[in-house]
Amino acid sequence: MNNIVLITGATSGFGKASAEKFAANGYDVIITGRRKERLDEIKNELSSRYKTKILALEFDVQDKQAVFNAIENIPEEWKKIDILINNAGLALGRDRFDEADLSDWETMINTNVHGLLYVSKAVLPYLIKQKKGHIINLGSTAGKEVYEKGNVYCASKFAVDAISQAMRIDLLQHKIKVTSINPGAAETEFSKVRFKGNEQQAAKIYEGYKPLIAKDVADVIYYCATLPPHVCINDLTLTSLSQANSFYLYKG
Ligand code: NDP
Ligand code: 8X3
Repeated sequence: MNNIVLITGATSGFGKASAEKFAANGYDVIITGRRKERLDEIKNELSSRYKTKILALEFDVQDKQAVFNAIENIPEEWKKIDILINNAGLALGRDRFDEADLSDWETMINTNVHGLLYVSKAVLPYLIKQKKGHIINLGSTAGKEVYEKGNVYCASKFAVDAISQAMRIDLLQHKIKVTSINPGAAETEFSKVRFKGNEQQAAKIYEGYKPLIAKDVADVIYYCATLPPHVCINDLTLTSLSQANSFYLYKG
């Protein structure tokens, strides 16, 4: 086996682009997500294009039992995971606090926070056993500054920020690196999901400037993951040239 990376949410956006980046550079890749056909397609595409192995695991990160079953049952040779990329996540709705939907809030917290915790807990014993490893968590500029109508999505990403800091402290003794990557606006399926399939509303988010694309984020993740063993990027925020932070976006 080559070095192994497990990527959650690899059926789209940053996760899919990262799967390609790591496969192209000789890693064996565990891709995960809920959409089975996409996982199958990506597995076939990457394993035919690159000389590397791909293992596809279908599970919902919100489902604690499914997460632990899937990770405990991976073939023995795949358990020597070197890098975990906690990327699966979503925003649902962009509404004022008083108008937002409670079930949207629950799904964001269950996915972005609980899901990340379940996957981390399930994978950690494999990293600890090897006395090395790297956990890369996808935060966001939304986890650095709260913006209007961002309420619980921002809260979930602030939680990711705190969890990354906590992991970094508690996992030092196991020689596990923890990196939090905080992208600004990037054109993926993120806004289509956020606006529940409303393509026009989604497209508007990226109008009038050049946003990040998935490959930009994958390249940064790969850079962080391939530094010398004694070097760890703890926290990295990246935006397009048009964006300063969560609320300053220059269109012109
Ligand atoms: P995409 O919507 O393109 O991809 C999201 C991925 O997450 C998909 O592969 C999806 O897979 C997976 N996913 C979502 N919910 C679940 C679930 N319950 N169980 C398992 N997998 C799930 O979005 P991005 O690539 O843009 O987003 C990736 C991460 O980056 C997210 O955490 C997001 O919050 C964060 N982010 C995004 C930014 C942006 O502007 N795009 C900026 C900053 C951070 P499937 O549907 O097959 O399950
Ligand atoms: C996604 C970036 O600005 O839509 O995390 O919250 S933003």
